[in-house]
Amino acid sequence: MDTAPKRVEHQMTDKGYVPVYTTAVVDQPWDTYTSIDHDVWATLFERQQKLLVGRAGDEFLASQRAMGMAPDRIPKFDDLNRMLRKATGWELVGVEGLLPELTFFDHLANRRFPVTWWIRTPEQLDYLSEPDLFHDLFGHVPLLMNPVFADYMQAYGRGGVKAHGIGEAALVNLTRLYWYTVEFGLIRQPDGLRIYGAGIVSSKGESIHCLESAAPNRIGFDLERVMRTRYRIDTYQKTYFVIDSYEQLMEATGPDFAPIYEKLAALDSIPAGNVLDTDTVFNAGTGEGWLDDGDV
Ligand code: HBI
Ligand code: FE
Repeated sequence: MDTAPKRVEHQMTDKGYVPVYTTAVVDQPWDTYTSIDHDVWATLFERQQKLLVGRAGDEFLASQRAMGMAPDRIPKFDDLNRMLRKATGWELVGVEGLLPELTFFDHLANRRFPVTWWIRTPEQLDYLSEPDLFHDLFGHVPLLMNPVFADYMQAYGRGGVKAHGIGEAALVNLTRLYWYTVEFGLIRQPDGLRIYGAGIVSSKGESIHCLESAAPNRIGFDLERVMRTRYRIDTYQKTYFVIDSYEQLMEATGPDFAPIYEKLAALDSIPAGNVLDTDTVFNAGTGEGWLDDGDV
C-alpha cells in the first residue's frame, strides 16, 4: 500500500522549484491514511486548539465547535459536507494541492472549497511551503459555516473570475486581498484583537507572533490600502490588517472592482512593512527581525 501520501510534483523553472498545478478533483482517500497521518492531525489539532483559546475570533471558535471536528482522526470530507451544505451551501472537494488561479476562483464562485487530500509528515510539523490538509481543513473550513464569511468567499471567487479576465495587475490586487484577509486577517472584538486568517490559525508560531510580538504593524482594514500592499511568503507577515466584522469584509467586496483596479494601476505598490499617515494604526511595529528584501 502506498503509505506516504503523494506530494505535489515540482518542476524546476527560471523562478526555481514551483508546484506543478493540477486541476483534478479527487475523492478523499480516507482509507489510505496511516496511523502516522492521523497522529500528525491529532498533534496539530490539539496544539492549535489549546493555543487559539483567547486568540482566535469568537466566530471561528463557534464555527469549529459547530463543525464538530475532533482530534482523534482526520475528518471525512463527506461528514463535513453534510453539515456545510446544510449551513451555508458550501462543499469541500479534494485536490492534489495548489490550483491554477482561475480553477481556484471558479471553485469558490460555486461554493466549492478545494482541500488538499494529503497531510504533512511529522518532520514538516511546523512548516511546509504549500497548503496541506491541516492548513485547509483546520484553517479555512470552519469559517465556511459562518453565513457572512461564506458569502464573502463566494463573492471573492466571483471577483477572481472577473479579475482573471481583466489582467495580471487586477489578479495581484485581488491576491493581496485574499492574503491579508482569508489567510492572515485579524478581527477586532470588544475584548481585543483576534485571529481569523487560516494561515495564522494553522501555524503555532504565527498564532502567537501576530498578536503578541511588538515587531509587526497592526492596521485597520481598508480595501484599496490592502490591494496595494505587498506581502511575505517566507516569513511572518510584517503587517496584519484588522477588520471590525465579517459584514465589513462583505461590504468591501460589494462594489465592482474594475474602477478600483484602474485607480490602483496608476499608484505604486506599498512595501509590506510601511505605515502610512492615512492608516488607522493599532500598532506601529518595531520591525525587529524583518528582512529587507523578499516582499512579494
Ligand atoms: N489553490 N488549492 C488551492 N488553495 C489555495 O488557497 C489557492 C490555490 N491557488 C491559488 C491561490 N490560493 C491564491 O493565489 C489565491 O489568491 C487565488
Ligand atoms: Fe490557504
